[in-house]
Amino acid sequence: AEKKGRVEFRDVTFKYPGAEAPVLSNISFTAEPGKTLAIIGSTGAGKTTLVSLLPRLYDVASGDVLLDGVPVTEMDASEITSRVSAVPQKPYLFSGTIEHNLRFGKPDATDEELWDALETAQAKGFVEEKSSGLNRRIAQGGTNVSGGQRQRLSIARALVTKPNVYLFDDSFSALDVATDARLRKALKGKTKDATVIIVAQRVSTIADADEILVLDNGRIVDRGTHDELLETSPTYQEIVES
Ligand code: TTP
Ligand code: MG
Repeated sequence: AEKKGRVEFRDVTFKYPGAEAPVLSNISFTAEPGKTLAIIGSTGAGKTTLVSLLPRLYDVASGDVLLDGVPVTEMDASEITSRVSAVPQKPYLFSGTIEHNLRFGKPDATDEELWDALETAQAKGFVEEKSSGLNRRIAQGGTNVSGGQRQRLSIARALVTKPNVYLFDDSFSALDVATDARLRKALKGKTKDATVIIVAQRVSTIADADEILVLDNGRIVDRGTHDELLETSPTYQEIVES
């Protein structure tokens, strides 16, 4: 069977409610199952806004956002949630055990699936280090765990649902370079059939992506592989050198 999770943005322009100017203009791209699409660009470029349109945190005013050819505006919220897992830039953990937090998107997940997700997300050691294990309490907002641990638990939570599409919004920035590399390698093995969209700050995080979109001021100014962009994109070169 054909792999699911093809994401297409067709000439998308988006303004926040009440705002004058669009924060995204004429965005078009396709992200395919089995491939990794990366989005890079300076702060305020519109990366978080862009990835928020697929799970319909907002609906677009013009253009289309499609999942396997169907506009997301024609899909049920529950269908989108089961098929798209987003790891937000500021991941949210709620008050409850680690297990509750991980099972959020898939209540019937087995313990083995939880541990498997934790291992991929490089969070297994952190959960094992206390005897309470999966029953360890997380405070409201995850204030009793570090930013990097919050990110990794949030990545594990996304993995548990086994979606068609993963959105990682700056999910690797709180990790040191070695953990970042280990995590992405493990992730690759687990997300082979899915569409992976990664928003990143560091070029090292996305250098092996199949395609990279360079976003500047709400527009895609350049696109290509890391090697192509090094040759052709002054904006990308600036990010590499920063
Ligand atoms: P973002 O989409 O948040 O920009 P970004 O994700 O590229 O930035 P960062 O690297 O810092 O994470 O913002 C784009 C523009 O949209 C910016 O001018 C702020 C504005 N904006 C809103 O008006 N409301 C919102 O809820 C958000 C998220 C952004
Ligand atoms: Mg952002």
